Amino acid sequence: MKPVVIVIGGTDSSGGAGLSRDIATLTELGCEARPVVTAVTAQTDLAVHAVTALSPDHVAQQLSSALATGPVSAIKTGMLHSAETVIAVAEILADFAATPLVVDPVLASSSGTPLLSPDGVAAIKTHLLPRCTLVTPNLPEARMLTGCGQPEQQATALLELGAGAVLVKGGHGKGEMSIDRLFQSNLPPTEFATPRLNASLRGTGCMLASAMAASLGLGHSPEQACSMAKDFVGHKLQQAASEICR
Ligand code: PXL
Repeated sequence: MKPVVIVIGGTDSSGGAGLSRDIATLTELGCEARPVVTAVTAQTDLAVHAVTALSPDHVAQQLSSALATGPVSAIKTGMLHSAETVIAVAEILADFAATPLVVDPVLASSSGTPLLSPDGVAAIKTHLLPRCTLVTPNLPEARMLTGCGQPEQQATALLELGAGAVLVKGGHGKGEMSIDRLFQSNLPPTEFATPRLNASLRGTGCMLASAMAASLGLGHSPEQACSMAKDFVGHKLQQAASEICR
């Protein structure tokens, strides 16, 4: 039987990010995805034109049904839209504490439109991070979640909130190398450095978090999961960069 990963997030009509990216990633990695839709977005690569959220109650029903369908090896969250939806999801996941949970704290679209309300950000900190196996903020998200400017301080703050591990992604940084740093309590940080490529590919955060959920679901360590997921996304970025050159 294929490993099953539940992906909780929004749809993106441009196909660049969100649930369709999650499902494509998991399918490519040999997993089965069970999608739970929090919101439907009308967007292009350049702008979000409309967002319609499903009710938190409906999201809860989808998640309960996904969990009732059969065993699940991991769960991943992306766009959660509101505090009410964050809380509805967290309440259900409390009964599945042994299942690895990857939280991709999606705060805004690639084009800059907020995809989570301000009280949703607070709810992620209070209700979801204490339960998660891994949280995968990029630098702006880590800053928004913690108020801190440096990855070390950001990670310390997120670990203190109860996250099992923190991957601070360096994609929004500067320099020739893009450095992602994995932090876990009482362990030295692990760095994953890859050359910064001249490729703009949307949905890389969704891909990375989904690939990590697939790997954690197989019982791999956070280091192994990061390494595999970084290779997976690196390969996709290289493909995108070579298409730009053509
Ligand atoms: O890449 C983050 C993301 C996640 N989910 C949805 C999105 C985006 C970015 O645009 O639209 C639905």
